[in-house]
Amino acid sequence: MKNMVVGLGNTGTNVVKMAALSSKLDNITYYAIDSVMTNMDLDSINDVTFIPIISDEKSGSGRDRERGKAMYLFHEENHAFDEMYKAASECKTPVIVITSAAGGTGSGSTVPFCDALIKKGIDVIPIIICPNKKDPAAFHLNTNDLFVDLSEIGIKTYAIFENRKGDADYTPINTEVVEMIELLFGKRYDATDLDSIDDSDLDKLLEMPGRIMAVQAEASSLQILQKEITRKLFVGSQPMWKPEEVNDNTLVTAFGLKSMFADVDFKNVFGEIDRRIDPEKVFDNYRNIVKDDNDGMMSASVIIAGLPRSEIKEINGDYKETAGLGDGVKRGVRPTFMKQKRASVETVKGGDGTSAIKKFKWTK
Ligand SMILES: Nc1nc2c(ncn2[C@@H]2O[C@H](COP(=O)(O)OP(=O)(O)OP(=O)(O)O)[C@@H](O)[C@H]2O)c(=O)[nH]1
Ligand SMILES: [Mg+2]
Repeated sequence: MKNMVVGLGNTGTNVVKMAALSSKLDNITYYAIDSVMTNMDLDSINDVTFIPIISDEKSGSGRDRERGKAMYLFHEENHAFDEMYKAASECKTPVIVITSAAGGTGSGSTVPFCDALIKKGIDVIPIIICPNKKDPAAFHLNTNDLFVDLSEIGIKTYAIFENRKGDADYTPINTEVVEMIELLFGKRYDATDLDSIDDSDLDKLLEMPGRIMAVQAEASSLQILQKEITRKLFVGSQPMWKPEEVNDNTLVTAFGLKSMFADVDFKNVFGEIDRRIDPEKVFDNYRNIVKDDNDGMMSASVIIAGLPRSEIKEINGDYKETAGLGDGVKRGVRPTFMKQKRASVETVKGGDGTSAIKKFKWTK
């Protein structure tokens, strides 16, 4: 059975295209949905099914979530996603969906996409790429609204990345998202006669409500590997958690190490990370230990599930607990000068009065 990854909007499409190039992720069903055509890519057209949701004479959404959602729903009604939904019902779950929180197309489509899957009983985990705290307000309004919407439709497990301020090179962060997908699908765990992490262990991890973090690092020395995996977990592109936010939440963790002396190195590589996680809070800890010379390279990975949501900009009221993605977030109020448009569907009759073409309209 194949796993499935769906990218929505520009960011989601870029990550899916990159994932399709990973040799660890070559037996995966990929879909990419966006409101521009230019994002389709000849190099990945054999591996990725691109579905454009351009609905009228304009491409894109202008960072407008309502428009993104309306375009998605219009195409859904016209059966553009029937095949994708069928593939989702036949794949190995969870389905992973990737979107930016700051745009309109991805953040608008993600909600009806996840809703459709949830209603079909298919597990779905969104990986949400958030704007930087210093990005403009419009980016953050979309983010907050996306969190509220996803929480309302019942999303419990999710992952969050945060773009860096002013960065236009998204390669490093997109690479980390691809690495997360490899980890969550178990594609980085080799068979071992020591401790191992199998599909059912991963299932337990991915069923934990809350935020999930996953990082991996490679190095040729133990010291560098220890520093790199610790750095990626605590100061990398996935937001850090504060111990006080974890409160009484239960965590589930998974640590993987592949190196020549993996059994004896294990304690050292993850020592720093271990020290910062209260063992009382950990319900279970899976380990994958592979003794392999690995051409002199050592690789380490960490997955932590059940974490509190990361901080968001403009929190109204006291935020103390981690229960839901939308907890403590109010819907963003948009300035009145941004007149809201709405989608309507018009039916155009053909000359003989029989054929009816449904037309998407975006009007004030
Ligand atoms: N990490 C990452 N961030 C991206 C990428 N492309 C764009 N972004 C950031 O995400 C923000 C908006 O997300 P997009 O994915 O471009 O938006 P969209 O979903 O296509 O929605 P539109 O507003 O309709 O274009 C941008 O302002 C960028 O800061 C990417 O490939 N990777
Ligand atoms: Mg776009």
